[in-house]
Amino acid sequence: MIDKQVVKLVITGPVNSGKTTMVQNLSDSQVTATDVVPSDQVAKLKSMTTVGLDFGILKIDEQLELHLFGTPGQARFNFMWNILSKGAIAAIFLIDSTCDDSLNEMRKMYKYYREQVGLPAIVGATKQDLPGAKSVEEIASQLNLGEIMVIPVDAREKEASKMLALTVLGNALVEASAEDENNDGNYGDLF
Ligand SMILES: Nc1nc2c(ncn2[C@@H]2O[C@H](COP(=O)(O)OP(=O)(O)OP(=O)(O)O)[C@@H](O)[C@H]2O)c(=O)[nH]1
Ligand SMILES: [Mg+2]
Repeated sequence: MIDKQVVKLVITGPVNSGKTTMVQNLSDSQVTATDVVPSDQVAKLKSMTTVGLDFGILKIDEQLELHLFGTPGQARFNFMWNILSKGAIAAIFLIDSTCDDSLNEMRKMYKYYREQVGLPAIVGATKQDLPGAKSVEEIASQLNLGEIMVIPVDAREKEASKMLALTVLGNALVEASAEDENNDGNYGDLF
């Protein structure tokens, strides 16, 4: 019998991009959320915001479970991004396609993330169905994140969200095996 594998994924990105919605819709069972009524300018955008984490579990099959950790979006909680990323295999960044602030915040967040965390990542562009949404191509060129894929996704839809999760997981495994091939079997300074 093959042991069950648990893989940790982080879902991050700016305020109101759909992180909590995605964790809730992806999860098979009861989720943990830490949303409160916002006390600052976020109140103009939405009635609840995450201050701790979102947690949920998505069972892919008998062998594989994805444990999903959603982060807060506000930059003042950036210490949580490091904590929640420990032991994760990859990160999904969500961005609100209708909002310029989301794009600007995402640039800053990604820079911080690359320097501090550095996991394989993918960008999911939400709210493509709403008026004023930037196209995925526009978002990709404005973010200028090099190799990182930008994919349209509706965080309210389970199947689309699952595809995004499996894509970044696949990318992370390819990256890990490429690193393995570069391993020359030499233990260096260890012995
Ligand atoms: N129309 C539309 N709405 C979406 C889509 N994706 C997410 N939403 C909505 O956008 C809102 C996002 O809210 P949350 O899921 O709380 O966002 P969040 O990223 O967790 O926000 P913070 O915790 O405050 O950082 C919800 O009302 C979702 O229903 C989409 O593709 N289309
Ligand atoms: Mg949230």
